Amino acid sequence: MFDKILIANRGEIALRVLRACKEMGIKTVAVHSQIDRDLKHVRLADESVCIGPNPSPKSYLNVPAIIAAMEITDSQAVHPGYGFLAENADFAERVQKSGFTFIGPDPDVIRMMGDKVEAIKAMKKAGVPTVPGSDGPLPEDEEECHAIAKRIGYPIIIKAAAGGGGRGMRVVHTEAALINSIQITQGEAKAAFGDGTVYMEKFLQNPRHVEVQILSDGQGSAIHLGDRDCSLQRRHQKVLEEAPAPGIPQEVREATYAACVKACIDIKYKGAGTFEFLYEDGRFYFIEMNTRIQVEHPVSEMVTGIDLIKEQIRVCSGLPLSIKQSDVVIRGHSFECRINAEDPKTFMPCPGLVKGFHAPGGLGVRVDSHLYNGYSVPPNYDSMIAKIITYGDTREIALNRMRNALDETIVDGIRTNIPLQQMLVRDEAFRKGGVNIHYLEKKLAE
Ligand code: MV4
Repeated sequence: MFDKILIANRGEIALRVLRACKEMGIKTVAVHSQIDRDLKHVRLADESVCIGPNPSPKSYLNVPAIIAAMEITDSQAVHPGYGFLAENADFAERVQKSGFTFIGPDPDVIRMMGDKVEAIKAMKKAGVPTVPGSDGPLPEDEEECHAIAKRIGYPIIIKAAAGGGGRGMRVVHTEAALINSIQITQGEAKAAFGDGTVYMEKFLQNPRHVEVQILSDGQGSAIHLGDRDCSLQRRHQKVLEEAPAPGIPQEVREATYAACVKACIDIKYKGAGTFEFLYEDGRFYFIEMNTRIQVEHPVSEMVTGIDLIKEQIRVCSGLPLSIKQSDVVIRGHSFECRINAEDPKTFMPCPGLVKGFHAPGGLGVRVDSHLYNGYSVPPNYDSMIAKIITYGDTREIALNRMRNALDETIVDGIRTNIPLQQMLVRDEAFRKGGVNIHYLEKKLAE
């Protein structure tokens, strides 16, 4: 096991990783930008290193500064959290080449999953259900593109191979619009990612976003930790997540889990990972794989009792998973509300001084947050300041606990999206369960 881990992130996830390290008896190094010197995890870490000025490219994305911090602190491994360098294959490779361990899958696996065409190809080969599509990059020949679209059937969606998470996509409803849409998406992809490769899929009109959490040791063993429903989103930003996804037939989910586990073994996946699916009319369709720990991982931890960060660290140190599939029992229900420092109506970020913070509590309530009284939310980074997570034996109990937890939370001094979350947990359709990816934006438009 590692003796010392460097945490290459900030905010709540840096604190989450620090807590896992402390439980495991691993020393911690916090790296931070200038404005982040008073972050809670920086105070709690064994050592800290300022790696640069506030803008992310000069600090949390500054690869030479992070590698140098690993060298001067004699760290053995780096945990990237989510965002920043978490899915950067070149960073993972630089870490390895410098003689350290990247806590995540091998660079080649990150790179493959970053190329959505390659990712879909590998998953399809492993037996994971995919969306009917071009099964590869679109050819140059216009007639061939027309033929592919005709076979799939309109509407179709053009996606950038280097995109993902909602970046670089375009829906096409008619044959007349096809070629122009392909060319525009190619141009945008080239400009945004330096790679104009695009592919085509059937456009699913009213799916839910359901994802499967896996853990894999890269040595032939992999397990799943069930699924999460992340359909409540605005502009590709998730707002409220839950586990398990409500109303999915057991045999459908079990078949999907089995395919995900097989795929992890096939590609020698190491660490925690997420298979993203669209779920429509009782079927799963793979769209992307995330090779990082995700923001919403706590809901899976709550319904399984498994510490995902500790397992990530274990398998990346070369140890086997501490649990086998038969130990994993999905029990009860969990919700997560993302609390952002933003205007609840305009969604504009609202950084500033937190004059008072009162976290909710009680049975089945978990708060993952780096906030404290007197903390100042900087304008430089993501506006998420806390995650409120609830657990209960049933969906209704967990949801009522969330309603009450939101009602007792106080964040004084800055505006937050708590009013939006309070509205959502009272929404009749959401309370019933199973709303699709368009629900929140439609409701906000009303
Ligand atoms: C789709 C789709 C419908 N059909 N693919 C958006 C984010 C990226 N991960 C993939 N996305 C979508 N891909 C096909 N074939 C609809 C979306 C989509 C979406 C997906 C998940 C969660 C929210 C979404 C919001 C808009 C569109």
